[in-house]
Amino acid sequence: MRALVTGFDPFGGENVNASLEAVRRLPARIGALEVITAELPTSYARALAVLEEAIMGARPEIVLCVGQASERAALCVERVAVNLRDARIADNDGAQPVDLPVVPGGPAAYLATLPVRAAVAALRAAELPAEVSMSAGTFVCNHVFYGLMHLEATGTHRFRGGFLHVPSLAQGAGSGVHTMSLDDIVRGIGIFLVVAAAS
Ligand code: PCA
Repeated sequence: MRALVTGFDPFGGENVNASLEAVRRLPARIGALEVITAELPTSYARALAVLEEAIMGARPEIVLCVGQASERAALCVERVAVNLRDARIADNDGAQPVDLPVVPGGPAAYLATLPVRAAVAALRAAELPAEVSMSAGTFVCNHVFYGLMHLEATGTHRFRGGFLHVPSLAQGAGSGVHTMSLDDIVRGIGIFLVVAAAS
């Protein structure tokens, strides 16, 4: 079985993104699961094309996209992607869409098809703070999560998909920002993948 795991480049004026740092440190294999990784730009215009190319290249059974959410104190396993682009800050191309759909005429929402509740239970059993999240926001992470599930629903390659938001790394973090060690984030992604592969 093969998993594609993606992380985002730094955004919002920061110089690191915990998701990309963690994804880069994943091993190429976890048990029987082959792990392929890709970097997505924090760009509404460009991220989905990069994601689709990575999926068509790797043809994975599992796709887990990972993003950073510095206001989150735990690993947040996202349950739902909404058809909305509504940016509080500009993306890495300077785009700041307001009240726009990800896919005009697309369904209002998609649910993750990776095992959300089982992943949270396994992360907590490993003593990592983890939560089921009911919203991936309306910035580029939600855009990518929605685009991922829309691609699965409408494209030719079948897979199970999901999204994980991770806290920031301590390095470079401002005030009011929650942090987690890079080791714990890497460990958490690995646990999520093991649970997904077994389900
Ligand atoms: N987090 C942003 C986009 C890229 C990232 O890592 C988000 O939560 O939308």
